[in-house]
Amino acid sequence: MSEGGALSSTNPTFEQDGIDVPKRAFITGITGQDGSYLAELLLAKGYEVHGLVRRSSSFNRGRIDPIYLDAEAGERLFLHYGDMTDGVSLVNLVLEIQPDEVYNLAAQSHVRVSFEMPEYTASADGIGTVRLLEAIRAAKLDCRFYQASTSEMFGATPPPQNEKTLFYPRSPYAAAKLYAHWMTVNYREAYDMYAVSGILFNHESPRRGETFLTRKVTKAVAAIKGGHQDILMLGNIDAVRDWGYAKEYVEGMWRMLQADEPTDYVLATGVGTTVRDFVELAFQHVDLDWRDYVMFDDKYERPTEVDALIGDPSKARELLDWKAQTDVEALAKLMVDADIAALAEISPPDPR
Ligand code: NDP
Ligand code: GDR
Repeated sequence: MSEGGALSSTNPTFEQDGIDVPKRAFITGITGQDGSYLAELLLAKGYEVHGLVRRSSSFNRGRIDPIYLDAEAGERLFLHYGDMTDGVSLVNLVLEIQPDEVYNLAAQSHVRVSFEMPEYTASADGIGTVRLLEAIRAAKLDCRFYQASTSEMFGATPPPQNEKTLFYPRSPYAAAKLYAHWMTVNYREAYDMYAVSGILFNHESPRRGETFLTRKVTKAVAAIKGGHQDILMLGNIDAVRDWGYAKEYVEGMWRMLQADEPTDYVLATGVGTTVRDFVELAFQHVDLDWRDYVMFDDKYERPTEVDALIGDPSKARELLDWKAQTDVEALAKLMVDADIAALAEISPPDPR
């Protein structure tokens, strides 16, 4: 990604009583794929980073744990218990942290699961965003707000999709995110808040949750190649998605909050690939023929599918100087390689 562009206030410190203090960011969803990359990015830029973590009976900080091992960055990372469904915790945290920038990445982010949990998805992803926006408004903070919106909001509207494309959500997840998107726009217009909605197309990485398509495939390819798995069950392999690399997309989120004026942006590669072709790329990388291993299971189909999402990222390129660098083939390879390496770490060598 090229540096520069029409950015302002890129200095991660501000002056208070004659001394430079680091800018403070608050990230909801810090334990997720994007939250962990964003935390690393902001810490590297000198920010003090606060993250919202929900209570879990099992360990849910695996993606951000390594940051603590970095003595310098770990000192500027602070985690707080809370939940997007608990407005009081959000009000208290915003007041306590007094952030300069808020990145709202927390969500029940699985489209298929949202059909089984529509009400919870609406609460966490839709109303949760309003709870956070209201917490910021009530605290009277001069703070910039990023909302993690999604290409799923375009749903049934055919590609290419950009900031002016008609929304047509096809899942409870997409409908909840669309509500959050419009509330973000409304807070910008009603209260003059610096609130931005980043409409991001699919972005993946070795940190991607294991039930999303790309990671499910690359993990299976590693396991099949290593002799630990025989088949891979998938749903609709005709769907088209625009897959980019998550690490590059969090840089785009940060750039959106450094621009002079708040507005909404699409981040995407601009290239569409079918699920079938992604599967083929991943298997090909280890010299296997996917047709020998992949089987269809209708339990992975959605009641209403989104057939094709291909983004037009020209606005982000023009105003933020942001461009995706990693193509889908390189992405598939790096994810397969990471899963092979991870498997080698957990499977002890055969002593024979
Ligand atoms: P993940 O599913 O990896 O991470 C979601 C995060 O939200 C996790 O930290 C999770 O916590 C947290 N979370 C879930 N529910 C709650 C809740 N009720 N209260 C507090 N925290 C909660 O998602 P990604 O990192 O992939 O995506 C980040 C955001 O961007 C999401 O909002 C997603 O919908 C959106 N998005 C993602 C795209 C993608 O391709 N990745 C594309 C477009 C938008 P825990 O770790 O405990 O589960
Ligand atoms: P998506 O991602 O729904 O686009 O949402 P996902 O990886 O779940 O599905 C991509 C496509 O693959 C098809 N598919 C399967 N999907 C899963 N998960 N498991 C399968 O076995 C399978 N077989 C086929 C799906 O039907 C779909 O067409 C992701 C999430 O990160 C959202 O939070 C985000 O907003 C959007 O990307 C942009």
